[in-house]
Amino acid sequence: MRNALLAALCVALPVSFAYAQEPIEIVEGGAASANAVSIDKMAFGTPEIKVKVGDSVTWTNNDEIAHNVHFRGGPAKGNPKAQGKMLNKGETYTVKFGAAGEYGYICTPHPMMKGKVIVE
Ligand SMILES: [Cu+2]
Repeated sequence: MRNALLAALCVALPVSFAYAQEPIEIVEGGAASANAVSIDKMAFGTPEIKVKVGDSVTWTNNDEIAHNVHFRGGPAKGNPKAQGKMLNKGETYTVKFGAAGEYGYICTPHPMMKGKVIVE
């Protein structure tokens, strides 16, 4: 009886981890989100954007220079997906937010470029 209980616990534990929501999920190949941030002239066009938990934000690089989105504050701090890929002109990057908080970000090669996503 006791062994059966222990076995049940061992099975239940990984399942409960699977339900934990990731703070950020990269959305590959999907439709652009309604929450749009344009990157142009070495700046994030909407430096502060407010969304709800479960919403996505799409960044579009409209600059001649490559940029990315690199989260360094809030729930995404230290997340393995925090540093986004470099975007050439015309490329987009969509992130879905699974936890409330203030997600501060920069562009890795241009740290003076700053933005924030507020997830409520
Ligand atoms: Cu940049």
